[in-house]
Amino acid sequence: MGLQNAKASSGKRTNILMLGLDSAGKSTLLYKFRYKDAFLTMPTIGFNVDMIDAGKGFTLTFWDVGGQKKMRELWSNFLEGTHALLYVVDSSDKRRLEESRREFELILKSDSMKNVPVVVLANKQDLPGALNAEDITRRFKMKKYCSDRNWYVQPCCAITGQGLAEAFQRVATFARQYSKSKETFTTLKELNACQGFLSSTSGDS
Ligand SMILES: Nc1nc2c(ncn2[C@@H]2O[C@H](COP(=O)(O)OP(=O)(O)OP(=O)(O)O)[C@@H](O)[C@H]2O)c(=O)[nH]1
Ligand SMILES: [Mg+2]
Repeated sequence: MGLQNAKASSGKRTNILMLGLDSAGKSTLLYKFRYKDAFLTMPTIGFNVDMIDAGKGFTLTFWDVGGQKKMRELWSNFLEGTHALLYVVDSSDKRRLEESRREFELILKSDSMKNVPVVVLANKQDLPGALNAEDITRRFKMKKYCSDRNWYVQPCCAITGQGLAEAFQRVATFARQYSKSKETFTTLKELNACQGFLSSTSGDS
C-alpha cells in the first residue's frame, strides 16, 4: 500500500471474519443485526458477504463462512486481510465445545491472524444450561491465546438480538484500531525503506 492510500483509507473499510462451528448461529445473528428480523437460515455452503455502513464513511464487510466440517478446510483462505475475528459459539452445545475451542485455537495460530483482535460471541443464551461469558472465557483459554491482541467475550442471543449491538460496536472499534495500527506500521516501514534508499544513493556524485 502506498503512503497516499494508507492515509486515505485510514481504517475506513474493514473486514470482519465470522467463523464458528456449523449451527453456532453466525448467519442468524448477521441477518438479525442487519435487518432487525430473525430469518430462517439454511446451513451456509460457501460463504455470505454483507457490507454494513457504520456511518461517517466507515464500512464493515462481514464474511460469514459456513462451519460444517468440509467447509472448515476452506477457512484458511479467508484469514488474510481480516481486521477482526467474530467467533461464534453455541453456548448450549456442551458436547461440541471442545471441538469449537480446537478450531478456534487453530485459527489464532495462523500467521495471518497474528495480533488480529477477537470478539467471541457466547450465543444462544436463551437456551437452558447455556454457559455464560465467564465460562466461555475460561474454557476457550482466552487469556492464554489472546494475550497479544484485543479480545472480548460477549453473551448474546441471535433470535432476540440481545447483546448483538454491543458485539458489533466492539468488533467495529477493534477492527478500526487494528487497521490503523497496521497502516502506521506500513507507513513506518516505507519511510525506513525510503531513508535506506536515500542514504544509499546520497554522496554518489
Ligand atoms: N435458541 C436459539 N437458536 C438459535 C440462536 N441463534 C441461532 N439459532 C438457531 O440455530 C440454527 C443454526 O443457525 P445458523 O445461523 O444457520 O448457524 P450457522 O452458524 O450460520 O451455521 P453454518 O452456516 O452451517 O455454519 C438455526 O436453527 C437458528 O435458528 C439463538 O441465539 N438461540
Ligand atoms: Mg450460516
